[in-house]
Amino acid sequence: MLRLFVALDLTDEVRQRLAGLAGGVPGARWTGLESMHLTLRFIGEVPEDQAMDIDAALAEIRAPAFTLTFDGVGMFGSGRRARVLWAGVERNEALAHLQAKVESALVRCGLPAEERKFSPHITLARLKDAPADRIGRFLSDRGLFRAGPMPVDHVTLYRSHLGNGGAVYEALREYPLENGA
Ligand code: 3AM
Repeated sequence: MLRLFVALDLTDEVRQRLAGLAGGVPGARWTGLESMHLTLRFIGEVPEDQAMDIDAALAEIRAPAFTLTFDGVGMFGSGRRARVLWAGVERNEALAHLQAKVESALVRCGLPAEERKFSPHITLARLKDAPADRIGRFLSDRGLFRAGPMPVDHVTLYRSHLGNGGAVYEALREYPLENGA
């Protein structure tokens, strides 16, 4: 079985900027530079033959390249159940269009449809018992964060290797987006 997800890579410049947001929250496990990405669709564990179908389906996607602008920070969960600190992206039709194409390609491969609304973000940290006041300060201090525009010219299929030190992500294949020129 392979544990897979589809994501957008970030440029080194954007990774550095996002990494610069880290700090100041006890109980936060910050995402390493090498692990930063924007998930389009978590797939989960699939057998190898289905992984090959998924690869073929992703390779058939035709969608235009675009740029992404990063905007602000937020969190998933609240109070004692605060789970994730993230950086957001500006509303982006091309991103929504691409995500919808990825979703329909995966459903055609036999995966169950994603029930949850797509909420594009980059995970900055996972939280465990982080004090609410420090989370609040993080969110207000970093609220004006902006980065980009960053060009997006491919989609990546990642494999996630779960281990004691957290997941390690391996890029399996890149699928180019189409240039308008
Ligand atoms: O890109 P982020 O960090 O938001 O949390 C996991 C990570 O998201 C998420 O998929 C991305 C790559 O691992 N993920 C892991 N297990 C998941 C699940 N069961 C999941 N998303 C949805 N359902």
